[in-house]
Amino acid sequence: MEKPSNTLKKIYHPSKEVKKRANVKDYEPLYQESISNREDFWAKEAKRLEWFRKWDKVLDASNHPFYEWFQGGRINIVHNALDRHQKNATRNKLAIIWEGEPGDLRTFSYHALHREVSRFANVLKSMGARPGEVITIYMPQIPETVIAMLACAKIGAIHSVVYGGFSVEALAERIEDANSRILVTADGGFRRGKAVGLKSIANEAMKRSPTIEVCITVKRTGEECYMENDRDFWYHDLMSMPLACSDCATVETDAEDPLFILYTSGTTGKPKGLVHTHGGYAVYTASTFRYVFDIKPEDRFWCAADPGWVTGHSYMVYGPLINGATMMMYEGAPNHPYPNRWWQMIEKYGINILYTSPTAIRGLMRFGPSWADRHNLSSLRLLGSVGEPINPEAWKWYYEVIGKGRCPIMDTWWQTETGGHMITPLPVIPLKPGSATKPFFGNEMAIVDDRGNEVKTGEEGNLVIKNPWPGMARTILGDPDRFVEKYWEKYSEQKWYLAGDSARKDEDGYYWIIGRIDDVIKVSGYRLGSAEIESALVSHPAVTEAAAIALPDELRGNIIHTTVVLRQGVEAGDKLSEELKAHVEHEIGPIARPAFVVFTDALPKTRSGKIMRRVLKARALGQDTGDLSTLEE
Ligand code: 6R9
Repeated sequence: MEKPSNTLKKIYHPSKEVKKRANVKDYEPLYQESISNREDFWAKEAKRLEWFRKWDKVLDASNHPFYEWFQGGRINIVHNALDRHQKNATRNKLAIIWEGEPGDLRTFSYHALHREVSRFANVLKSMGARPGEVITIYMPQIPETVIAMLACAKIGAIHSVVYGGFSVEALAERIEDANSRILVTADGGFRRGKAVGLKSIANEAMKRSPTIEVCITVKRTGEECYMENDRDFWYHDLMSMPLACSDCATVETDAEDPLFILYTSGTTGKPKGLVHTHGGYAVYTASTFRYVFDIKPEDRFWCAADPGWVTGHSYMVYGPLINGATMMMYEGAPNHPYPNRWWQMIEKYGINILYTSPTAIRGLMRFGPSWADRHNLSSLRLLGSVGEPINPEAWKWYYEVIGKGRCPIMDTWWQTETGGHMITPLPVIPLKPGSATKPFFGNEMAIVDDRGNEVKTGEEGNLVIKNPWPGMARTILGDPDRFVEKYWEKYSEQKWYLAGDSARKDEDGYYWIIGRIDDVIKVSGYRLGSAEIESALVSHPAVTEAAAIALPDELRGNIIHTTVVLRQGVEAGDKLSEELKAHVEHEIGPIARPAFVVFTDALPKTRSGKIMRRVLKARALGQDTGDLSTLEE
């Protein structure tokens, strides 16, 4: 990681105005209270929500690591995100402001969103959707994505949103793992002025994973797509039928009933379907959203992420809606048609809080400050960052050019597994550029060595979480053993959660995240596994073996470097290298396209046959490959 230059060592203290309006004025006392009486703290937070039946027990820790929160409680997250707002003035407030890339605008009041969700919930029911079944959603960034998610949750079905940037194999694998019978998709979406097809990919995926019986397609781009009799239906056709009436009861679910699964990359090729619940997840996203973004009724909040990422689930959909906030959603590329697109929308819609990723900031920083300077950004009062460490240069640009030195940056560290923010500033916490600062309420972290001893201040080690929290993933769909093995086995004695990141803690107790300790690669903030890319390469007939590693990149955080061994008789060359890149793109998605394909006769391996990615990385970076004595050949 780059060393912060001296000017960036500065500590940024919150201004008087920020302090005055903050929901939490003083972090320390509330933090101390939250960790000494964890269950009381969370019970108090949970009381802000409406429960059909109050819980009997806040936390049941008897079956570690399968914790249960708000045991015995009956709730539905959609009742809290939509239904209960119909009883008061929030009903007339905007829930969603959406702008399409071509410039079309759609807005939904809480009343309208509630109505659309109820209507689509009835459509899903008419297709036989049942509580507990997994419905796959593969969509561009349009309001129907949110409507579909909420409609699933309303009827007690489990949504599995697959990021629209993923491709055939990634989608097919996720459908099959979840044994999903219903797929909701769209003909396509607009990106950089072009219609990007999704239905064509969905069609190919359905051929590979035949579990889908019903596919509902939203018309967005209007492009021609193949529709199969008895399987394929247009969203607008179904929504215009009498069955799509706006009267639909919200199902009472148990606090621990699954709300969604979200697939994420791990160390093996098979993506993990992490399971989140109606009760604990609702409480956790609602509280983190409220405290970290300091939300007020008059705010307009924009999380410029994709709904297919956990950030979209927690801070585009559930956190904002439970809090009755107005959220902004934008379909396309940040620099289309010009690099002022975002700044123009902030001005036009009067956005108060912007939450995005370092990669997006770096991408816009490239075009210089003049694009932002053309616009009045004075509505902004808070900024946020998520997905990877934010390098101090980008932090400073975001702070000065976008926030005009007025807006604190909430650099939030968390994961698909954690459901919500874990290490994060609050507006009143003094900031150090590049540090996610301190643990959120109720959480205790540590930086430890392999045996679990705390490392010295300033030293690098494994980041662990020492306690359960309501937003934690409950398991991996269909594979509880993998859940235990991946996150809880290493420090099983202490019952700590292994985050998979290395980090250090400084003398002020600030956390600095360094990066992944496993084979997870973050490209532009998106999470991919080396093994996924490797299996995509090996699925090409020319390849027998492959290894993928991450190389640092100024813009995207990381880029993918691959080394492949070819089948005998196959000739290496630029043409094949391009073909392999395109193949990975077709199988997983554009985000996974390797920047480099290097041909070799053999991969460096340990005697036990493990690929030594460390050696490949050193070679690629032109560095000393270190001790090779354990190398097989
Ligand atoms: C929310 C999300 C999780 C991994 C995580 C870490 C990296 C996320 C970060 C950050 C440094 C931050 N990460 N936020 N690193 N500072 N503020 O990104 O979830 O896609 O599951 O990725 O992302 O490496 O372990 P997910």
